[in-house]
Amino acid sequence: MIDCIFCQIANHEIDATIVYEDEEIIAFEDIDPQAPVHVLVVPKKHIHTLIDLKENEGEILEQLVGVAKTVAVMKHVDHRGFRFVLNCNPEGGQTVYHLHAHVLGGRKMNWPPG
Ligand code: IU
Repeated sequence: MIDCIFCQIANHEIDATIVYEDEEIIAFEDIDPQAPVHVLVVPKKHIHTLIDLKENEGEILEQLVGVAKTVAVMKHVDHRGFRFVLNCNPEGGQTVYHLHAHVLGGRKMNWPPG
């Protein structure tokens, strides 16, 4: 999608600090980190929100989770603990409308989230 910033990052048209990439998924440092570790895991295919993910696209979620685990290991928060967050639509806190998950770690997370 032409105006989508995460599509532009996935296409290497805009710089980001990439920590992982394969054919389907890209993971990069969040530009406004909310924790010592804050990485976004993003499918390269443009999907607006989790709700827009089609039933036959479940593999994308598996890939997101798999890469989130890889990132947690790379960032050494796998055993300490980390949070996997997927915000959906305005009240869910979504601000960028290209499906993505956050991997947050390196500090104690609060519950309930704000
Ligand atoms: P959200 O779940 O849609 O709220 O998350 C969007 C995230 O994308 C948020 O944490 C931003 O800091 C982050 N981000 C980014 O890393 N690079 C960008 O160019 C933009 C947003 I725009």
